[in-house]
Amino acid sequence: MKRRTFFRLGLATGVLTLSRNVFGSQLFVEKSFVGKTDAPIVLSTWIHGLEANRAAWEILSKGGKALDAVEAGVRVTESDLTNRSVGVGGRPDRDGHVTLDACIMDEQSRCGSVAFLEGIAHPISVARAVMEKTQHVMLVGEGARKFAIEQGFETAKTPLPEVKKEWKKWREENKDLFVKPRINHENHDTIGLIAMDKNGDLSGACTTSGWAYKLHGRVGDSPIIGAGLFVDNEVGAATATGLGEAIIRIAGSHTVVELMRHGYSPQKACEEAVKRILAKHKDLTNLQCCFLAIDKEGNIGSHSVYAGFNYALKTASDDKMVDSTFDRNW
Ligand code: SD4
Repeated sequence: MKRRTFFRLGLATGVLTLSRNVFGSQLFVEKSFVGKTDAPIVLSTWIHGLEANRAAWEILSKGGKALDAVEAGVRVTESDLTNRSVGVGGRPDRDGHVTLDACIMDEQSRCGSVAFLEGIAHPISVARAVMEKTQHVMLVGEGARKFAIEQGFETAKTPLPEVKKEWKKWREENKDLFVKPRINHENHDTIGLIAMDKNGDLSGACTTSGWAYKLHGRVGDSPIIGAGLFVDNEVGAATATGLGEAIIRIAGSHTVVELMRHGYSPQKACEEAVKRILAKHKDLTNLQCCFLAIDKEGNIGSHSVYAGFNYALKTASDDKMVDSTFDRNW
């Protein structure tokens, strides 16, 4: 695919466009990055971020902590049974199991994570419990589930009946994909949410059911601290969405934060992380990866490999979707 110059065009801030969201209603979308914003600030990936941000804002606007806000925010998305990429409404893996990944990180660099977790309604809260109640960072699979149940977390039956029906149809139609599940750009919608509270402290949360019809046992970037999410309260925070394997390969979110430490703006840091992904892959077919970042001063940036990524922004004066800049068109 020929390299295009879209991302350069997208760098002009403040260009308002009218776009149609997935629910058919119209939203004003601001093109590109937003620049400096006053705290509190909430940012999150994709259209479902609007609702998640509002829940986070409830806490932040009353002077609450970023950590509480990010958990509350993504719990909204995890509760949405119509969401096919996050929480119990998520699509299963190749073998019909919905396996959930989530992580959380706060301003003290404390972090917690769960991966390959089945049948629990709020993986993000389990991740927080791992962070706060154990000496570990990450619990996976049956052990994570046992811990969640011991801690009294709500269970859930997965997949949902309509999701199971869809999966069965997929299985019938995709016998050849039993060995290598196909990943495309329509079957993802992880939520990564980062926030700065009134005190200027940063936290982040990321939760997903991962790539639809992935191999059983596959874990993506979303529960991996440094890949799907990274927070360093001295510098900034970043989160990622897209093809987890590619994001892990460059320790994506950590890379973005580390670049900011070395003087990159959030926007430039996200662009550089995308550049690194491009450099490491010969075949870019369907390789969508997106980064979203904020620095300690409240500057915001985002960039993706392909067009189509957007994020939700909530501040005292804004509640909107913003189109990310990108490197190339599909
Ligand atoms: C994963 N990064 O499991 C996730 C998927 C995703 O938007 O972000 N989709 O690889």
